[in-house]
Amino acid sequence: MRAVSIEAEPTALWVDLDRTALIIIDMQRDFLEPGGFGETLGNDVKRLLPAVPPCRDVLAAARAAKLLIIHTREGHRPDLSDAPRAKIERGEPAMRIGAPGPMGRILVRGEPGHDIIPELKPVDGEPIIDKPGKGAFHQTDLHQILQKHEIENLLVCGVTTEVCVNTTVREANDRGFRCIVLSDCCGSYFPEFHEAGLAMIKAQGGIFGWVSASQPVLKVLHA
Ligand code: C5J
Repeated sequence: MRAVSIEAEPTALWVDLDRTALIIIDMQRDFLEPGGFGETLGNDVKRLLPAVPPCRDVLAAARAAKLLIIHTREGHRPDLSDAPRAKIERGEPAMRIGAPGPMGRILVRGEPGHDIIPELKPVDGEPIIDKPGKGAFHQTDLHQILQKHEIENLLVCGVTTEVCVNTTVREANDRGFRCIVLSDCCGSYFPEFHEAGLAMIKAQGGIFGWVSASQPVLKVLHA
């Protein structure tokens, strides 16, 4: 048992680090680099970059503190059999999921764009969850992995705040996990959605979870 108190909103909370995992959502080239899925949707991918250095620091500290570390990637099978038509048929036809782009086929597993950015590359032993949807629990074995490791608390980083981070936090909250979302380790193409996404999580006494900056978390991980 390694009980620590984390400064967070709407309240500080005690967690046992032995039952806490770090989950890094979709820090993939497809979302953070030009030419990928994020840009094909008309977004300015540079907006996500400020999340990278704090995420890298938390990842290093979590590794040193021997936390379970989980990475997720959004993407589809090459035959797109796991991609609903309703998801594929959005956006400009030449730039849809499965179309060829500068980083390979857009949002398809095994293509360069699907990779996690080099700064946050997973190391051996860190599970990677390949997810076809926005939520990391939907059609994946994430829940089983967390249960096997007796995890109760999740430190959540990644992109985008209001889409895959928020969806995953809501799924996790309904499954009984305490989620602490690290505000500066998340990012959105829309600054106002980033703020709203965090506000929705911590409102009403923490209806979906807690929000903390990375510094208080680094403090307890380093201790
Ligand atoms: C999006 C994600 N924004 N990882 N995916 O489509 O948030």
